[in-house]
Amino acid sequence: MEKTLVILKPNAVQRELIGELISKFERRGMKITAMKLTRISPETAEQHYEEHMGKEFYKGLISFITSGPSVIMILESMDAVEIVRSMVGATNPAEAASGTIRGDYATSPGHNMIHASDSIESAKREIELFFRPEEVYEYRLAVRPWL
Ligand code: IDP
Ligand code: MG
Repeated sequence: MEKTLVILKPNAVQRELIGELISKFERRGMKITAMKLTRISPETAEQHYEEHMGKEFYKGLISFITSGPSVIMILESMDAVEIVRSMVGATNPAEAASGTIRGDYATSPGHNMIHASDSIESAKREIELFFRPEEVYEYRLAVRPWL
């Protein structure tokens, strides 16, 4: 089964929306195999966003993502990467469709609420960056045959 990494960014925690957002993934039928509340360190943030180093929004991005606790989780389902990206919506909330998380909860690209891995390769890299193997749980959901 495919896995993807999601970060509910510090503004999702501050706006008290993490429960609502986690519910959307549960309702969709995604299994949470790891989850934690943590303040991302500058070193980890720089590794996570290394592809954006040098861009004009990079400094602000690192300072925002490290500004307070985030919720980080691994979600698992068939086609998890594609499904979660479609639930998250476009990077710029102004272009995100209503019904997507960014389209429903955000207005600015810098505070777009949520991160989701953009490919299976990114998901693997990001999962290894944020979780040790013993923090990831393999278990069966009783509803699995109905999804
Ligand atoms: P993604 O999160 O949709 O994959 P990326 O292009 O990978 O988008 O950018 C990473 C993050 O950097 C975005 O989620 C957003 O918070 C921030 N970002 C991207 N482009 C801009 C911008 O033009 N202005 C401000 N922040 C941006
Ligand atoms: Mg990205």
